[in-house]
Formats: sequence, structure tokens, C-alpha cells
Amino acid sequence: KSYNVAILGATGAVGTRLIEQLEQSTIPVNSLKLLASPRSAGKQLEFKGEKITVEATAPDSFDGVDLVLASGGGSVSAQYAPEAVKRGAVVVDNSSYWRMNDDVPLIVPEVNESALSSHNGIIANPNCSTIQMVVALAPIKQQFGLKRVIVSTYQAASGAGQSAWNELVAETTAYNAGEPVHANILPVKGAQHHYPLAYNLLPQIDVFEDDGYTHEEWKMIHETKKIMFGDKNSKAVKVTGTAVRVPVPIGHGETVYFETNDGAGATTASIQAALRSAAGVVLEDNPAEQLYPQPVNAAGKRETFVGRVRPDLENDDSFHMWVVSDNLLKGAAWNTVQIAERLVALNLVKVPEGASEKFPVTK
Ligand code: A2P
Ligand code: 11C
Repeated sequence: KSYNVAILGATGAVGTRLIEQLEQSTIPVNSLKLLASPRSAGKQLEFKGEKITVEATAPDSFDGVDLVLASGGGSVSAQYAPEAVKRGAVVVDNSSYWRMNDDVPLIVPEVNESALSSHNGIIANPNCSTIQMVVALAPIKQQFGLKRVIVSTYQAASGAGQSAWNELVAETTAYNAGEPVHANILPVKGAQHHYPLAYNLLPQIDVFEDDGYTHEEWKMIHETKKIMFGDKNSKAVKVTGTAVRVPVPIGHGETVYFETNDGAGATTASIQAALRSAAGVVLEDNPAEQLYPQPVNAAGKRETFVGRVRPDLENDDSFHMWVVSDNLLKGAAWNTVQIAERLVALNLVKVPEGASEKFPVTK
């Protein structure tokens, strides 16, 4: 069997990588539609050496489509995912819109693939900074349990889309030429104030909630609990963190402090061993050789890289580690295509009868 596939948001930073990752995947593609906004209609992009013309997205774009890979943003997925499911297509959605819906599994294949079997037509891909953290924490939780996580992120500009990445490059060029630096996008589109990222750090990713945490920080809390503990409000683990944008084009870094179960016997060596044999993880951890993960080395790779594993100096059963991954690949395009590969392998590319009623079409 081969599949009629559509990529929604095909012209974006993640969308162009969805095309690449699909090209390199094991999914048998019968036909591919590339969908974007009317601004991109008529543009041509390549898939397996063939030019495909980008189309403006409309509800009937999904007629005859089996599988949709979506990365056009929250409002685009809110509108079009129900249209696609109504027409019998299964949607793997990279936006945040559907992630917390109880009828939508939130999937990182290395961590909770089994939750795929209960899908209703929409499967959500988590936030990039959540994905790489849970890939590293899952093998540790499996062997030693997990009570608490405190994360600080060092997130690349491309996480905020192609336009934010372009802005970082333009700011850096202007700064180096001694010209005035203009910021119009970061920290978040539509905000009251914009600040330059070049030669700077911005401790704001997405908008602030009333409690002083940003929406990005809340996403990491709820998504980690839903993926690893099955409930976005699980009390079985404590999770908190601070999300920071850094002037790096690709590759999020994270320092992760974690507490394993009391007396579970975790040691630096046993945690390193668990990480070394974990799916999707590459351990790069040798201080004597100055070996540790770096965004420039992770860019373009599918794996999550982990190093600097060491015990906390005062808390028992507690450790620190440094986690890096390509936010556009494992954080987005690769995880999405990997979910689709698993759906194909498990024969799950079908909308269960009546399931589309869970996602009513809205105008
Ligand atoms: P376009 O390039 O035509 O604007 P990024 O995350 O890099 O900003 O990319 C966002 C993606 O979502 C782009 O492919 C963009 O297309 C697409 N997109 C934006 N708005 C819409 C819309 N209303 N309908 C369909 N696709 C959209
Ligand atoms: C960033 N993590 O780096 C964000 C981007 O929920 O999919 C991903 C937003 C999301 O800005």
C-alpha cells in the first residue's frame, strides 16, 4: 500500500524539512501535495527530484488525502485538521493547538509509542524543547524512576520560525557593520516590545501568563507530564523551568536537573549506561577529552545528544545533564515523520469510525 500525503505549511522552516525527512523516510508515497498560504501559491519545491507546485490551502485540498503532516501554526491547524479528518485523512500536527486535547495522543515514539493506538485522526507532535528533554529522561525514568525535573533552556532562533532566524542574521550583520540594529519579531510576534537577539539573551519565549511563567515554560510542564506520566496535571512528578532564547540559528540546549526515586541506586555510570543504550540518544560525555554536545554538531542530525552527566553535590539520588538536539528535526520535522512512519508500520493510517465527530469543523 502507498499513501497520498499532504504537507500543510510546506514553505516554512519546519515545512521544508518535512519534505526532506519524508523523502528520506520509509513511507511509501503515492502522491504529495504541498500546501501553504495564498502568498506561496505557484511556488515550486522539489520532492524526490520532481518539482511540485505549492497550492493555497482550502478545505477541499484534503479530498483523497490519507496522511497530513501539518506545520502551519496553531490557527491553521485549528481550522484545517478537522477538515482533513472529516475527509478521512489522519493528521500528524506539529502545532500546539491540539496537544492538550484528551482525544489527541501527544507522541514521542521513543517514549510513548503505545499511545498511538488510541488515536482519533489527529496525533500531536510536542514542542521542540519538550521532545529532546523527554527522549533523554525516558530511559532514566524507566530504570530509576523520576520525581522532579528543573530545566533551563538555551533555545535557537529558528524555533520561532524562518522570519526570526532571518532577523538574527540581519541583526548580526548590522551590528558587525556598526549600523543600527532593528528588532521587529522576537521575543514574540505581536508583542508590545521587541528586543534584538544578536549578542544578547532573551528570557522570554512566547507570551507571559499571569503567574509570571511564559507559555513556553507551561508547555514544557504540561507536555512532559502528559507524555511521560499520561496526564498533563500528573502529581507523580514535579516539573518546572526557565526558557531562554539564545543567538544560535539551529539547536536547542538544555541543562536538566532531575531527582530519581529515593534509594533507586542511580549513579553517574548507571545513568550514562542507560542513555548509551537508549533509542534516539547519543551520549557525548567525556570531560577529560572535552567531549560534550554542541548545537553546531547536532544541527542536521535526528538524534538527541546528552553529556555533562554528574551527581548533584548535596541532594541524594539527584543529577544534572546537558541535552542538545536539532529543534527543526527531532524537535519538529523528524519527530512528525517518525510518528507517521510508526502509523504506517502499525497499520494505523485510518480514521476510526465516528471519530471525526470529536473534532467539529469551525469557520
Ligand atoms: P507561507 O510561506 O505561504 O506564509 P514558519 O513557521 O517558518 O513561519 O512557517 C509557517 C508556514 O505556515 C508557512 O509554510 C506558511 O506559508 C504557512 N501558513 C501561514 N499561514 C497560513 C494559512 N493561512 N494557510 C495555510 N498555510 C499557512
Ligand atoms: C520556540 N519551542 O523555540 C518554540 C517553538 O509549540 O511547537 C515551538 C512552538 C511549538 O520558539
